[in-house]
Formats: sequence, C-alpha cells, structure tokens
Amino acid sequence: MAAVKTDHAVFVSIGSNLGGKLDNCLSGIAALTESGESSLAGVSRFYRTSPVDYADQDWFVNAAIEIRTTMAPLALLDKLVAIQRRMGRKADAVRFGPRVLDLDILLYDDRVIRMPRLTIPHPRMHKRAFVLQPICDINPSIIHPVLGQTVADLLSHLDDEDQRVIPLEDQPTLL
Ligand code: PH2
Ligand code: MG
Ligand code: MG
Repeated sequence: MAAVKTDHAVFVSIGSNLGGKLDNCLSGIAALTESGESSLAGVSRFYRTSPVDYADQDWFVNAAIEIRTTMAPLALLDKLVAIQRRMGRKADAVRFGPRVLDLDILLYDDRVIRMPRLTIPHPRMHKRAFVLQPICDINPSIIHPVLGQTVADLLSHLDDEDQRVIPLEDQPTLL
C-alpha cells in the first residue's frame, strides 16, 4: 500500500516593513498556500507593529496564519526561504533589520525541533507581541510545547510596554 501523507498543523508568522507592506504579506501567503502541499486553515488580523530588536527601522505589518501541510519541517523552511527570495529579499541583509517579506515557522504540531537551520518553537515567539497577538486571534488556547503555557497566557504576561501592535483599519479577507 502507498504511504499516506498526513497533514500537520503549522503556524507561520508573516512580516514586512519595506515597500507595499500589506501586499507583500498577502503575496507571501498566496505563494505558500497556492501549492497543493499547504492549505490555509486560519488567518489572524493584520497589524501595524513597532520594530523590535533593531529599533532604527520602519514599522512592520505583521500577521500569522495556520496552515495544514504535508511538508516536513525542513522542506517547509526551504519553501519559505524560496518565497522570500522571489519577493526580492536579500540573503545578506542586517539581522533583525528591514525586509520585504519575512516568513517564520512558529509552531509545527506540538514538536520541539533543535537543528542548526531550524528551531521550533520559534526561539523568540514567546517574547513578541507581534507574534503572540496574531496567534491568539486564530487560537488563544494553543500551548507552547516548551513553556507549557497557552499563547494567551504568554501574551498577557508580556511586560514590555514598548511593543505596539495596532490592528489595521481595513482588514483583508482571506478565508
Ligand atoms: N521581525 C524582526 C525584527 N523585528 N519587529 C516587528 N515589529 N515585526 C517583525 O516582524 C520583526 C521585528 C526579525 O525577523
Ligand atoms: Mg525569518
Ligand atoms: Mg523573523
């Protein structure tokens, strides 16, 4: 019998702070979900967010999506990197600096993965309002598989007033 490929539940964060930020995010989501391997299962609101970790740059547009995918973690990572490149992102850009499109794997089922190229859960997700708020829009009771807390708990205990996360006035409809 042929092996059946099972679907995995994956949360991906989307961000852009160069050019047409919202359009860049929407193009990235379309590129990821138009192939047969990954389908859209949930979409957060879209936010304007103040830059974190590298302050001297423009505000971002951020969102998160939940997908169902048959892709293994590293194959999915390769796909995200290829989409970012196609959208014009430079491979040698400043760490945490301006980018046309950033697609990060946040959670992959409830797996914990520590490989040279890929750490899941995303190593900074629990400190970032621009990641936690969008996941909470989709499902606030998702549990962080290392910290054992829900994303809603992690968000409510963030004590960083500098992180601004403001919903866009005009929200795109994707689902
Ligand atoms: N991404 C970063 C660094 N800082 N700040 C905001 N607000 N949004 C981001 O997506 C972001 C950031 C590196 O990936
Ligand atoms: Mg990234
Ligand atoms: Mg990132």
